[in-house]
Amino acid sequence: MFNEVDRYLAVTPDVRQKILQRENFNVFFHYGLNTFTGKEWGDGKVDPKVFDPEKQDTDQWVRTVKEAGAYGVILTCKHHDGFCLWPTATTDYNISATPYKDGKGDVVREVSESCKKYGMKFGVYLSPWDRNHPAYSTPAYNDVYCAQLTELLQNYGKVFCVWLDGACGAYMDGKEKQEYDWERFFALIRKLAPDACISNCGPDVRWVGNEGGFARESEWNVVPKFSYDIQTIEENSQKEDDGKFAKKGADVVFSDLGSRKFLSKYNDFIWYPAEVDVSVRPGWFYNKSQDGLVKSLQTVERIYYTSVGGNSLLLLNFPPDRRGLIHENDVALAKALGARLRESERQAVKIAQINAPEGEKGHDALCVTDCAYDRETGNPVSYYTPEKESDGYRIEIRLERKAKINRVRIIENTAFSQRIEKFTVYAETDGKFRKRYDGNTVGYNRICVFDKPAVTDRLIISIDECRRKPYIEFIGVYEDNGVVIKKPRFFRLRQFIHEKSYKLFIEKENKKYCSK
Ligand code: FUL
Repeated sequence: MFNEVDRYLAVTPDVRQKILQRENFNVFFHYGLNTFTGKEWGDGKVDPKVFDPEKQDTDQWVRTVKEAGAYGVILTCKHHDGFCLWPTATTDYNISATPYKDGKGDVVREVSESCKKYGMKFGVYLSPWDRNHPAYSTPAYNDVYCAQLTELLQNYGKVFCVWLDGACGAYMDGKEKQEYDWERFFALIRKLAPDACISNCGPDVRWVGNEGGFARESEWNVVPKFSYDIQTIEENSQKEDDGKFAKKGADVVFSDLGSRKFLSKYNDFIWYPAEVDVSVRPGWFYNKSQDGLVKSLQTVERIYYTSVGGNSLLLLNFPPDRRGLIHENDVALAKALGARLRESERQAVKIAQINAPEGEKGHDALCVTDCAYDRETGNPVSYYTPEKESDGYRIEIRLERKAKINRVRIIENTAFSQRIEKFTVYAETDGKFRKRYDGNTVGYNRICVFDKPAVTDRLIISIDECRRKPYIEFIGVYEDNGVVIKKPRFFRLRQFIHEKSYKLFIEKENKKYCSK
């Protein structure tokens, strides 16, 4: 019988999203006049002559973050100060007005070329809020913005992501906030860069709701179709450069955006994966005073396992310094992170046997040991799905050998939407199966990190609640890498308080869009 659940299941990712969900760890480069003034938000009045990196080497930037394990980079081609890192025709406030290469430089070109050289994807951040352009706050600014997008998307090769920032403090300049023509921006991006995801204030990737590196415990991809403004701009984005915003830790808007209970209040749904954007330093731009404050490997690993490992995307910021290089301390972190991630991947223990409810023809349970996918469609080469629907599904795993296990990775085949709603992982020790992990969502990637490793060769994944039946593309079991995920203690409390006060506002607003 067709019911509400089938409406959620009808919502699936497009190819752009499927590819991004697989290549789910990318890097931000915040770079521009702020790098040289030590500010986070430039006021648009700084003399471009301050931009004078003596050793700028974008190959070093890209090599560094490739070593960290990232798939692509996103450059702040223009931040809120309106300064453009490429020789644009739309304003004189650009790289040509700087001493860099005697005004002949083009940082966007350099970064995009380095990406080609090292096989990394290239993306652009173009701040909608512009504190320098005289047309800002008038309809003409939408033309300027489109012209800037056109230059960036036509002249620098393939772009994988266009990142539209919701932050705005126009009132600080005594200006009205621009009425952005979002639909026009989206249509232009689709035309010029059809493969690019439009992130944050866009239809493809949802901002997780904070800049502290926190994802929800249960991230859902099928969510109500809120207005983009409400989800990203109005209340949540940064409005003041007071240095506090990025530290606000756990201000995730709602802890639940996609359970059946939550969805039942709405009518329209979209596939909208979350992205955690966070800097390896307290600030987004380089600041010498923060050289000793680069996040520890432990902290970044916690961010990685809870974002990438929790059905979220990760966008980690590595800001180049005044020399035009990624600072040694940040390089050390990037190298250590990459080494850990590669080592952790090598710790997979072979699965020898799987017992599970009988699979559909051609989709039996052993299919889950293979994680290959098609680059054109983003779909997996193989997947498991039980033939029949039932109340629960038990997947018993026997490993090739006994090992000290601390992680199980599960991937759902999202071509069939996100289905698992509650699951438990058990490991057998001393003749008994003991619970090691439980959660709600799996989605395109769930890395279940056990609190304590288990020496075992037998595990059970029990899918306790599911929208119809599961479609599982991959299960991996890994030897202990020593990772411990400690949740900050204030997380739940802050989230609770924040939600209470926020709920009323957002529900009222949402009624305009998704009334039921
Ligand atoms: C925020 C901006 O205000 C920050 O400067 C930074 O660019 C961050 C990624 O987004 O909204």
